[in-house]
Amino acid sequence: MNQNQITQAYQIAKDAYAAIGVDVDAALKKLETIPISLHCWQGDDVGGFEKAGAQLEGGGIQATGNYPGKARNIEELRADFLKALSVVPGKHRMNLHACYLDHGGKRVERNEIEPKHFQSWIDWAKANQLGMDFNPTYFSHPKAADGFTLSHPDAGIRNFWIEHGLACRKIAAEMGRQLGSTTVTNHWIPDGYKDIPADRIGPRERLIDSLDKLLAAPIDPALNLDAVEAKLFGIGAESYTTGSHEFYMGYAVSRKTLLTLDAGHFHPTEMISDKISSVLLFCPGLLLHVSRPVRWDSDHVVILDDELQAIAKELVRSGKLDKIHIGLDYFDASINRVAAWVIGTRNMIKALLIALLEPAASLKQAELKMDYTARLACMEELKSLPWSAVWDYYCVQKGVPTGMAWFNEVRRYEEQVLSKR
Ligand code: RNT
Ligand code: ZN
Repeated sequence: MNQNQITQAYQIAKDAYAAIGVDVDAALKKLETIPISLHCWQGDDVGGFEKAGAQLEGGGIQATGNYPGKARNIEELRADFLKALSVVPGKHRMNLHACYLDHGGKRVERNEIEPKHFQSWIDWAKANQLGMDFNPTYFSHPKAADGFTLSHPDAGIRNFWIEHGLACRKIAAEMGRQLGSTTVTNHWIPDGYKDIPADRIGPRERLIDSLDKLLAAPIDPALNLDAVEAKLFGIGAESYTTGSHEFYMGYAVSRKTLLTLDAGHFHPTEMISDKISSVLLFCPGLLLHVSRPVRWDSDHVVILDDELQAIAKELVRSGKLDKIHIGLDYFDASINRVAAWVIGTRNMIKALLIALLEPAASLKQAELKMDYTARLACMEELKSLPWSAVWDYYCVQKGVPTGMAWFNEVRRYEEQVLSKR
């Protein structure tokens, strides 16, 4: 479709939405204010740059596949990331893990990292108008090899990880300060038992103690906010996870931290879309790890499925987008990694657009009047309204390719850059 056709289709779509009381221009204005935090780790299968050829180890997170062309160093990762962003409409964020530090060739222990090891990332983010989010890396390390970190029985090991968490919060605050945009720091630990534990409460008591210590250092919430992420199980930690959902829900509510909901961290039929409203009512904020579990916490690329649309609708309907931070969390090493970023991110934005194109007020009104027939009729009609014409127009407006044109660009990049690695 050429630009003329896209504009024509947009005008027709606008009328169709106006007929059910939706202001499409207002929806697009809102859409451009919602940043997505793109995870650095899709670019190199969660390897990081602590040592050359680092591999993801431990904690039951696993990247599978060996598609050629993965980023091998900071320069390549940055170039790939910017390539992905160049075909995504809107302004977004870079979500960095601590193990992606720039140590200039000299290894630094995790409890000794400082803002200077991330200065080149901050400069790069600034130059590219990106906000940043951050993650301590409590895995892929000899001191995580027992499968325990902040809840380890050994106080020395716990202390090491407390120091790492603290160091990360300071780095995150510095990112927030220099970029003029609040960093969200997500704390996820892999701790758990393969087999049935004799003591379920002990590790949880230790985890409370460790978190309290590492979150005690006061940090200006305008610079950094902390979030805690629960999980159901991991490979090698099938029977017990210290940081379960109940644990962190209680922790976040009592300590007033943000709570992270990862779409892959619940039972297979349990959906995070239904949890969003409750978390927003009890926690000061919500961080999402939008992911796609297939039979387990497999972290497949996010697709435009029912659950993604349900998540986006809950975010928009809540009216609390200012308390919500949308991050992506998946890593597929079996396809072009730049395309994986693009597909997941474009889908997240499409889902938000679809949600913003709902006649929210009239749907709620029908519900309050117990007119469930009207509610169902309208929800079903919405499914065939031309949101994709609005999406195309949005892409044109933001100067990014429409339709499969983005894919041609990524393919070209693959031929010219990725395939040479
Ligand atoms: C692991 C968690 C966690 C990680 C990242 C890399 O199950 O989802 O968020 O994926 O920290
Ligand atoms: Zn996650």
